[in-house]
Amino acid sequence: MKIVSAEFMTSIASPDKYGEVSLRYDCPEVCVVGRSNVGKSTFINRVTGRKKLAKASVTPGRTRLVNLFNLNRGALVLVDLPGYGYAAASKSEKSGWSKLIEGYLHTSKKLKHVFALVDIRHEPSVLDKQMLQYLYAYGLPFTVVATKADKLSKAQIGRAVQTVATALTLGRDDVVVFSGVTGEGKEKIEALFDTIAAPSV
Ligand SMILES: Nc1nc2c(ncn2[C@@H]2O[C@H](COP(=O)(O)OP(=O)(O)OP(=O)(O)O)[C@@H](O)[C@H]2O)c(=O)[nH]1
Ligand SMILES: [Mg+2]
Repeated sequence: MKIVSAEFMTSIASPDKYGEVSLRYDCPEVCVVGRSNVGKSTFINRVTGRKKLAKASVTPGRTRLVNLFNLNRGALVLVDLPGYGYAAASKSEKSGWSKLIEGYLHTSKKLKHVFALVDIRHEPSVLDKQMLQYLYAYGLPFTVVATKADKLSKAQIGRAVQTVATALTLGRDDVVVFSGVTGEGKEKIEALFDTIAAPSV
């Protein structure tokens, strides 16, 4: 499913607000998780073809709220989450954000798929592994997206995908190579949207 329209819906600052907001729509929801600065907002902008839809920034910790976007006029709701592991954040900020992220993942009844972003240049961190454990534990289907692929050569990408897959005990084919700069991997995400927005009966 190509995204032909994408609109900002609302921002949520605490998990208990989510229930009320989610009553406003009936469609499935997908979300984007990952370390702070990994490229979640950029991923959303690229996939929707709207350069400034989600606020991307060189400063880590830019997204501090749960932001909801309406895709293709009610076909899908896409959720941008704050990143985890932002080193410069205070302890109370960190615990507030993780409560917000986990609270959302755990409360959402419409969440059908999680895009778990990792930086293709680095071995997944302990926090990345914990996030995947969490998704397994809650039975949330997910896809690992290795982003910033434009920063590596073809040969380096091959090795990097193997490193990511091994660290996360996945197969190479389970990792989608993505770039917010070139748009590589966008079609694979669109194909996943098809299966999520219109599940076969
Ligand atoms: N070269 C390159 N840069 C990227 C890519 N994706 C993101 N970036 C850059 O990485 C930085 C962080 O991107 P964001 O999209 O704001 O990251 P985020 O995960 O939303 O960050 P938080 O909201 O702070 O958690 C920005 O400077 C982006 O331009 C990519 O695919 N390629
Ligand atoms: Mg962001």
